[in-house]
Amino acid sequence: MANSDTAPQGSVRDRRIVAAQVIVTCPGRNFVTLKVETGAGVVGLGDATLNGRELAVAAYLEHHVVPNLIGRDAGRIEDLWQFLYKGAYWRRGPVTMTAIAAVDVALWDILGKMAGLPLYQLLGGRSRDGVLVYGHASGRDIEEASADVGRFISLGYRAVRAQCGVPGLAKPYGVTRQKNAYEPAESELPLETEWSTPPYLDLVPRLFERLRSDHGRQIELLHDAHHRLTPIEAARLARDLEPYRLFWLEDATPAENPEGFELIRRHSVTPLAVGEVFNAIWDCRALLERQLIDYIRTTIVHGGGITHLRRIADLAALHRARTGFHGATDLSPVTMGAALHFDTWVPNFGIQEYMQHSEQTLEVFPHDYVFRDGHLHCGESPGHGVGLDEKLAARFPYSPKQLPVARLTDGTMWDW
Ligand code: KDG
Ligand code: MG
Repeated sequence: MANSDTAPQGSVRDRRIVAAQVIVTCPGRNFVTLKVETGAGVVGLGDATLNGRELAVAAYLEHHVVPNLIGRDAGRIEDLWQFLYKGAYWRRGPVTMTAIAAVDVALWDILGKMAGLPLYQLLGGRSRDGVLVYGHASGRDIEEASADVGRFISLGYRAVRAQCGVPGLAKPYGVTRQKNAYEPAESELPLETEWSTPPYLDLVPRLFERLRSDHGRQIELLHDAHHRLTPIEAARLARDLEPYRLFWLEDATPAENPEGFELIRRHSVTPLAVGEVFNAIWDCRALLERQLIDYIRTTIVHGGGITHLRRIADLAALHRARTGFHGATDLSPVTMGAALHFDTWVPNFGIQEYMQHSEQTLEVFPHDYVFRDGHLHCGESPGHGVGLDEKLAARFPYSPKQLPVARLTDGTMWDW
């Protein structure tokens, strides 16, 4: 039944899925990619990378999803989404939703290639010329962080996230000692890092005071608190940052408890962004419906793909919240390509995170998106425009890496 509307086997319009393969590669960091192929030989790619838990998604796909795909009509994107979501009985969760996203994006890629159209066109066409992105600046102290923000401005960025070393803390979130972007998953077992809130709360307003004084009021500035604060601490930080007009304060407090955000809202008008660890519309619902956030960060790879993200974006639009997709380097260029098409179309677009992939990663994933004047531009090739050089990928075998953990200075486990 599911295949009744496909063309004869082997014909150029044969949409039956004849093969699906999970490819794990580590060109500098681990990525999981799903490759789906139709009877007509059309290939679609989906990203299935879940940082530090890559093989859980790879196994879920290999054992529980791929056998269900073979023989089905690749054109039934919605029905396959519902099949994988409702049919699993065990709904939601990062592993399941990342696996569903990989299938969904691969099928949209196939649809684009069959139609000869770029993905944004299938979604409803262009709503903007380019996608405003923010880069990641950091420094061991305020001086260095400000210089790094200046470097991004000179590269043409119009929005920059700024993170800074905290006195007395060896490895604070978001600060790199190397020239390359910050990569938190750096060891086979989690690195134990130390956290202390008082010096952080003292430092961050001084960082942004300096950034405004050095770089003026035009540049958009963002900051990620990375779930470290209690609601009242987050409220205080959001209030202290008001004079510096942040574009957003991200993950000010863990979002499992939406009431925490009511407390922040009561005290501050600093815009709030949340959602990179969400994976379903149900995670986003209370925060959006209660008008507690301004930007939703849930993105394609961890949020069930394009099919589900459209629903999340529509829900956000009802409450005048905008998208601000997660775009760290642990999401592969396949996600970046798909996200840029989505961003180009979605009416309530806000901003896109752009933490540049390494040269090695970009060689393994040839892509047609380009950075120009502070914006990323998706290409015009059919589908999402990102490929995979399988021969090159095979030269970089999986290398186990986990994200760090954080403890307070007395040893108490804290949110990382
Ligand atoms: O895998 C974890 C990273 O994606 C995360 O730490 C990055 O918070 C992040 C961000 O805003 O990019
Ligand atoms: Mg973040």
